[in-house]
Amino acid sequence: MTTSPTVFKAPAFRSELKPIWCPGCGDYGVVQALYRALAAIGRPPHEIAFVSGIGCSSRIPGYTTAYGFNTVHGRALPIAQGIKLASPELLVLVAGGDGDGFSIGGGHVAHAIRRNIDLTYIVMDNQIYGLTKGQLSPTSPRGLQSVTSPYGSIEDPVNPLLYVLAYGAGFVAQGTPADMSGLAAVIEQAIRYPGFAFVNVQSPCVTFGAAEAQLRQHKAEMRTLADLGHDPGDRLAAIALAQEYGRSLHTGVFFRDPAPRSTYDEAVRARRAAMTSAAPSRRDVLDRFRPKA
Ligand SMILES: Cc1ncc(C[n+]2csc(CCOP(=O)(O)OP(=O)(O)O)c2C)c(N)n1
Ligand code: SF4
Repeated sequence: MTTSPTVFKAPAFRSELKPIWCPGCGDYGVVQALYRALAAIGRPPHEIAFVSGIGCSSRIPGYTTAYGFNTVHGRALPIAQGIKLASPELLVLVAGGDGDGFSIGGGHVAHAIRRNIDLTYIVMDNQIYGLTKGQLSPTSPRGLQSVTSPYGSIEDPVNPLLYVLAYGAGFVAQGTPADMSGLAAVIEQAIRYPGFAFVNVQSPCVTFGAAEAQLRQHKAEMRTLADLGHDPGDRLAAIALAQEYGRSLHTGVFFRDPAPRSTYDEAVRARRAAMTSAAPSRRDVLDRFRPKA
């Protein structure tokens, strides 16, 4: 008798934990899009490791049936890289906020990209610190009034898209829960990309975020890169479009490397195999330490 393979539909990835995000938080849409993307990928939940830092957005692994690790603020990427190296057969997802990824954890992003570890990094970019109640974040726009900038921010924001493109990320996309199908599609493509893949999600904070950064505005303002005729294989065109971050809301794939470079996890496996096959025998090693007659 032949058995058909188990099909994992979107609900199979939803855990029994009820999200405690504020009603209307953009992160609800992100987790829904993620369920859809994972269903399209078809890997069972026990083959997925989902790592996050600390923040409202970093709760997301708990709302999935994948193995989850809600780690330390800003340290999701190093931990995820260790998991991928130890268990390369796992599908490794990483998620968190713009504060987690581009303030305290900012230094790790560059190194994960230059190593090109095969994992997908999803940043829920709400331009504010949500969990700690509304302080300025690295992507807050200049002029934003917050509890830490009552007269308006006097700093320019980090541009996450430009940042990861500049360091050589092979896959870079942006989405918004205002377009769930588009968001699920870019997350799915990011997971399928063989190497470090980055998805910036404009995910509104309804409680502390700016009035002009909410789903209604996203719906009205978003332009898909496909409609603009953008070629995702063109890195320089992607960089030019990424410079619009904060002024225009472009969604879709900015860059997908047409010739993906080899990954660090592959290189580690190859090195390990080479060293194991060239390893001296136990007797040879012991002989080296035997006193010479
Ligand atoms: C080492 C350390 N520093 C500071 C904090 C306090 N803290 C927790 S979450 C957070 C920032 C949250 O903002 P973000 O990462 O953008 O996620 P959001 O809550 O907006 O989803 C901060 C500063 C902490 N938990 N650990
Ligand atoms: S504080 Fe903001 S980011 Fe956090 S759950 Fe509420 S709406 Fe979402």
